Amino acid sequence: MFEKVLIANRGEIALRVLRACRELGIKTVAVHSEVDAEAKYVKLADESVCIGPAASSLSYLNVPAIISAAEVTDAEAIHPGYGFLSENADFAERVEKSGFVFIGPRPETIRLMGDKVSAKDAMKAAGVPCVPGSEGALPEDPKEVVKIARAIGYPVIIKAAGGGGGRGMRVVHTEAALSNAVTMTRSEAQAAFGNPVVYMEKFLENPRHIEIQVLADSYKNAVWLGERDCSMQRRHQKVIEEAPAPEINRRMLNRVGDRCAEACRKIGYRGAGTFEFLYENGEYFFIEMNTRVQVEHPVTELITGIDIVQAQVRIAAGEKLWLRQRDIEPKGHAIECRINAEDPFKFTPSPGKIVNWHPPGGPGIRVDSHAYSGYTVPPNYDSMIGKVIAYGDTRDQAIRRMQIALSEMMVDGIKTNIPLHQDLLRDERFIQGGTSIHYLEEKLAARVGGQ
Ligand code: MV4
Repeated sequence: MFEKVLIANRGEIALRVLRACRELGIKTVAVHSEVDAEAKYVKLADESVCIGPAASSLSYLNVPAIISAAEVTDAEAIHPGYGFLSENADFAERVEKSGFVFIGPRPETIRLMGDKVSAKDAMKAAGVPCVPGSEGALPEDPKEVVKIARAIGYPVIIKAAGGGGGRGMRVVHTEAALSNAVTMTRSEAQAAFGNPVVYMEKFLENPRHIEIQVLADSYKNAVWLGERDCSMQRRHQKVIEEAPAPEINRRMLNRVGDRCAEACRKIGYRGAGTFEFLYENGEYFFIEMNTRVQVEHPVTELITGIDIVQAQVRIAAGEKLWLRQRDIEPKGHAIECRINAEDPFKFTPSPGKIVNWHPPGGPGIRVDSHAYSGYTVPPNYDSMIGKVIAYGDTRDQAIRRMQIALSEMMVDGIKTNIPLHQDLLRDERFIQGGTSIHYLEEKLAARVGGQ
């Protein structure tokens, strides 16, 4: 096992990684920007290094500064968390070329999945069901593009190979709108990602977002840890996630899960990863793979009893996978509410000093947060300040526990989205389960008087 790991991230995930390392008996190095110098996880770490000013581009994305910090502290491995450099293949390569272990997949795998066309090709070849669409990239010839769209059937969606997570896509309803949409998406993709390659898919009108968590070691052993439903989102930001997904076809899901694990063996996947699917009319369609630990990993941890972050570290250290598929028996239900420092109605960021922080507790409640009374939420980063996760034997019990947790929770000094969560945890359609990716935005649009 490693003696010392550098955590190349901030906020709740830095604290989460620190705790995983502690339990494995590993010393930690926190790297931080100037505004994060007082953060709790920085003080809790065995060592800390300031790597630059507040702006992420000068600190959490500053590759030479992070590598230097690993060198001066004699760390052996680097955990990238999520966001920032976590899915940057060049970073992973620089880490390994500098003699450190990157806690994540091989750089080639990150590159393969970063290009959504090659990711889909690889997964299709590995037997994972994909959204019907173009065979790889769209050709230049507009006549050929028209033929492809006719074969798929309208509506179609044009997506950038360099995009993902909702960036660089355009829905097309008619042949008249097609060629302009392709041209526009191409030029936006070139500007945003330096890559003009686009592809086409059948546009699914009202799907759910269901994702499958996998763990794979360096020796072609792989398991899947059940699914998560992440359909409750606004502008591609997830708000509530849960596991297992309510009201789904489980027999089909088990087949898809096994295909995901098999795909990991085929491509030599290493570490934790997530296969993202759209689910509509009982069918699963792969769209993208995430090669990092995700914000919502705790719901999977609670239903499986597996510590995903510790697993990432153990796998990176070269351990053979200690789990077999038959050992994984999801039990109970878990729901996560992301707590953001933002206006619960207008969604504008609300950074500032937290005067009072009273997290909830009790049976089945987990709070992952770096916040505390007196902590100042800086304006420079994303607004998520923590997560409340509720576990219960049943979905009803998890909902009830979350309702109670939210009613206990007090955050004074800044605005948070807790009132939005309270509203959602009482929403009839949410309680029923199985809402689509459009539900929250439709619900918000139906609110009256700015409410
Ligand atoms: C789609 C789709 C419908 N049909 N692809 C958005 C994020 C990116 N990961 C893929 N996305 C979508 N791809 C086809 N063929 C609808 C979305 C989509 C979406 C997907 C997951 C979660 C939230 C979403 C919100 C809007 C659109």
